[in-house]
Amino acid sequence: MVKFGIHLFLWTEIFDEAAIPLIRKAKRLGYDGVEIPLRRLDLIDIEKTRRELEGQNMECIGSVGLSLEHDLTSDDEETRRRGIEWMKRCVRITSELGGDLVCGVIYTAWGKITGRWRTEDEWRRSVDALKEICRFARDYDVTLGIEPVNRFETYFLNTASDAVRLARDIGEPNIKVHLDTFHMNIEEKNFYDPIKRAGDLLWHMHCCENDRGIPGTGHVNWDEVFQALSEIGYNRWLVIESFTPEIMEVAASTATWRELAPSTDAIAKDGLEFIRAKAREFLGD
Ligand code: LER
Ligand code: MN
Repeated sequence: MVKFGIHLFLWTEIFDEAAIPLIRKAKRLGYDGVEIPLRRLDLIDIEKTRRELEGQNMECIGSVGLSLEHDLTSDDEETRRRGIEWMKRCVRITSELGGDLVCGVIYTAWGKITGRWRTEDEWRRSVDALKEICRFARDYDVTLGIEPVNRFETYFLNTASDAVRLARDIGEPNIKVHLDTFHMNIEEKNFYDPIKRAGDLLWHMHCCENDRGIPGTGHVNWDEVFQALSEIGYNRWLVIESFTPEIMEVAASTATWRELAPSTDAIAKDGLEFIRAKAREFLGD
């Protein structure tokens, strides 16, 4: 059975105490879990959050977009070390919250653009760092998901093929691939082939419309997405991820300057209805 999740970036930038009620809200809207932004780790109240997740019978996923000070591809060893330690904290916190997946832009700094293509050295640094993080994460039963994002958000990794290549180079059993239909719409030739190519490595899905508005209202080819998911036997998370101009730092990272739907709740509610219907049609869930 697939599970349905909502990325909390829809309503908040950081997951502090004030954000805990969003778990209840997502539950009320019909979700099985929330994707938690791992940004200000010092503000996450682990005990209270875990209690609320358990009380609401909700699960969580840890979401990372590495900053420049934690860039695993940096030529500065201290920066890479900081990044590795940060990722280890993300793994530990996610596990303490009852989650088993940390995913997103975990391989370089989110938003870093160099004006050139990645180098072999950068690739190797990312591989070495993630190897160490994966080995650490195994003790916590946590899996890491590599999310390729579009060329305006990273120069380093834009396609499913490259995410599979990075995962194979890391070569640890708990490194997997995470795809997002918003980015696929920009970088892939279609929606079917990349999902099939990721195959057994596909561990997480962000189901987003081409403009990050309500899923089902744009031109993402959802039948292709779900046909491929059905053929690979996908049975993990389907998470809706969208942003609004009010959540300012994330809006700046994703260039979200206009409202994409009548309300954030409409994205969560109508989007879930649409994704659920597709899952029922193609996956029998
Ligand atoms: C950002 O565009 C995105 O898709 C996030 O999942 C990155 O962490
Ligand atoms: Mn995403």
